[in-house]
This record gives sequence, C-alpha cells and structure tokens, in this order.
Amino acid sequence: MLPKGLQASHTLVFTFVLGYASSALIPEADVKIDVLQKPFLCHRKTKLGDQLLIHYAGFFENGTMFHSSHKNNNGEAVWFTLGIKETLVGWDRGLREMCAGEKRKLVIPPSLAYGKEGKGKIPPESTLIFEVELLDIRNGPRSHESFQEMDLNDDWKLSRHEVKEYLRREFDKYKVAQNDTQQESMVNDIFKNEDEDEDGYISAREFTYKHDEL
Ligand SMILES: [Ca+2]
Ligand SMILES: [Ca+2]
Repeated sequence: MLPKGLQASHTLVFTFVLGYASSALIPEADVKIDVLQKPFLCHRKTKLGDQLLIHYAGFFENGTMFHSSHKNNNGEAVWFTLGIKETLVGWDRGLREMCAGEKRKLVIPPSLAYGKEGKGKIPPESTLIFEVELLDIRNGPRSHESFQEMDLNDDWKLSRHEVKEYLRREFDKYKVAQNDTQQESMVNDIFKNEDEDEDGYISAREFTYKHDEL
C-alpha cells in the first residue's frame, strides 16, 4: 500500500488532471541526499513534471525495511511523477537533478514524509530513509514536448478532440480499458480545470502556466 498510487503506470493521464492541485507548504527541515552511484554518462537530468522509472527501498531509522519495489511490487520498477506530491514531498525534493543510472539515499524528515499522524505501518513522526535507483526519465504530461505532441494541427492550442485523442493513445499504451463516456467525462474535467478563459481550447499558456506552479 505504500507509497500509494505507484502501481498505476497510467498515472500520466491522471496527473494531467490532478497536477494543478498541489499547493506549496514550506516545512523547515529538508531532505538529506547522498549520491551512492553516478552513471558515467548523463545526457539529461530530472526536472519537475518528469516521469521517473525507479526502484526503491524504504527503511526506518533503525534499519528495518518497510517497503521495497523489488520485494513488494513483483520486482517491477514503478513510475513516479516528480514535483506534484504524488507520494512524499521528500521524494519531490530529493529526486531532482538526477541522472538515469544514478542511485541516491534520501533521509526524509517526518514533515516531508508522513508527518505527525504517520500512515499504515509508518508510525507518527517517522524519519524515513529511501534508497532510490533511477532507471529512466520521460517527459511528463506538463512538458513543452508533451504539448507539441498533443497539438495535432500545430495551432498552439488544444481542442477537445486533441485532448481526447491524447487520452485514447495513453490509455491504449497502458492497456487501460476506457469507454467513450469515461473519456468524455475526463475531457470535461480537464477543460473545466485548464481552460481558464473558457474559449473551448487549452492554450500553450494555459497548459504550461500550471506547469510553472508544480
Ligand atoms: Ca491544436
Ligand atoms: Ca482557453
């Protein structure tokens, strides 16, 4: 069950809808980052909004492991979107500027993890330690490249048709069954949130402005 949402490789589609929801809270403590391994070559570093394919293991301060993608996810790596509070704020902070092939150890204070309440098997006020290996980086749904990919007729705005085509391709890619009604209602949600001036199109500005806020 931990961290939630990681199993869903089709998060990409949903983060397009949910990405705007994060609001900034500035806790005092920060994440401690140790680079355990650096790749020989690094042609691109992670930035906010990217999709990261990672293997990770989480430990308590006493060294007990509470979760591992190797053990708890059938050994499969998980996709994670950087910078939108998909899981822990500590991950959003600790996995920036990272290269594919890099390994890091993150020490995350409670305020950037599960806080005063804790969650499930995480006791209140737990400092968490993660070892994270970054396997691959993809452009996230908020990147300029993503916009261009979605803008089929290159007029710098996204029509309902273009957004729906994008959703259809994404769902196909991840083999998620979706009927037309579900897709229509997603498109409606997306336009309700993204089309600020309500002209029936999501402009490049409307699209990327949100990205800056991530
Ligand atoms: Ca267009
Ligand atoms: Ca608009």
